[in-house]
Amino acid sequence: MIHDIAKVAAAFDMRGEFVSAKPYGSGHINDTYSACYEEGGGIVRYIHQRINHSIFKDPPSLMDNVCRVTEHQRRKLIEAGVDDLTRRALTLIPTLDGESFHRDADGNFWRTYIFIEKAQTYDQIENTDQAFQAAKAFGEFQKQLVDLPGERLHETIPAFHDTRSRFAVLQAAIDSDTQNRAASVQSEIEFACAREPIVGVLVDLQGRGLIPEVTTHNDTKLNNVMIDDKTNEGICVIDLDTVMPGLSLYDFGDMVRTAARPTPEDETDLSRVVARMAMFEAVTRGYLESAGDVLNQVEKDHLAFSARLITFEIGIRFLTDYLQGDVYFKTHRPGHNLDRCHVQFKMVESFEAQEDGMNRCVEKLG
Ligand code: ADP
Ligand code: GN1
Ligand code: MG
Repeated sequence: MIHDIAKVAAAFDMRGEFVSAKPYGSGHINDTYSACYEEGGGIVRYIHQRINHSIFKDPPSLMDNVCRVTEHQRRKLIEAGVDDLTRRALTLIPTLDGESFHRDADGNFWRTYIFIEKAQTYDQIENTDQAFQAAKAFGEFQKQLVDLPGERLHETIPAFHDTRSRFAVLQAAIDSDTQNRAASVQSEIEFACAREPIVGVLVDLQGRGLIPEVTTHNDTKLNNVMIDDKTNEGICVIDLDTVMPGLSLYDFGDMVRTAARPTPEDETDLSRVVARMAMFEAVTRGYLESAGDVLNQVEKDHLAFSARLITFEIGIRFLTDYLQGDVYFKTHRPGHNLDRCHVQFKMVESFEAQEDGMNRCVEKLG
């Protein structure tokens, strides 16, 4: 659905005159638009974004998190003497009423960000330097939030990375089989069931107090960091909807999931899907360089494992959504979620086959 962005824009405290807007980016969740405004004799872009409120059930709490996080980042950047503040942290444009979001007549929640120019997100990583820079940026983001003042952030999606509960939801979807699709995905179901023993590993380590809860991003796929066109630096971490209490290993695992894959997330030629160790090495170097000193030994020992676990978790989420009738992730063709699931499962196999080497790599770098 295409929304009337001029109408949405009228609710915000924009400085210029609205010129045009178009759908933007390739996120799976929100409706994102880039919009051009005439401002001071030139054209300036902004992002208007509809928060998917069937997924994020409490947008006001979510926006409270986003405000707290971005204000904290801004304070830290000022302290550090950084001058290009609006390129290094997301900046919200308030509504005419001074709020961080606008609720339209249809009940949709909208927010507006300054557009980060001269930088891009990449659905597909191009080289090891990008992998290194993106991982370094996510690590820095995590460290920026270590001293976030105030109470615990809201959990915008409860149990988001609780792989055990993700597996239980898959089992329920198989049992109810509302779309009559389970019979056609028996081998995928077998693949998932064979790996049930790993689903509790990280939550159990957390439960035993061996790995700490920290504020994490929780959606560290590579197109959630803007890479500077000139310097190749990971200049700004975006997509803050899932920033909440979590485990460092979730963020690391999801970075590796996306960086190590040589193909799009929905590749149909599975012979091309294999985990690239040079990318794993680059992500590990980048993450350890920025966040290595806040990790304990148990976390370090599970870095390689986390890549396999998080990739498996996303794989079962795609499979679950396929079984439930494609109700969660945006899809663009029949069987899209199943194609995505196949790619994740192939990556899981590839991580399994290479985990010894990955562990050696972590040891060498750590
Ligand atoms: P989703 O939750 O749907 O993934 P994102 O917040 O990641 O939504 O936004 C989707 C895409 O829009 C991003 O991958 C990025 O390319 C682009 N984008 C989002 N915010 C900005 C911004 N402030 N400046 C420039 N591009 C942005
Ligand atoms: C979604 O919003 P986006 O496209 O950056 C999803 C992530 C998945 C990812 C898979 C809130 O991320 O958890 O890992 O798709 N976000 C949410 O590509 O569910
Ligand atoms: Mg995104």
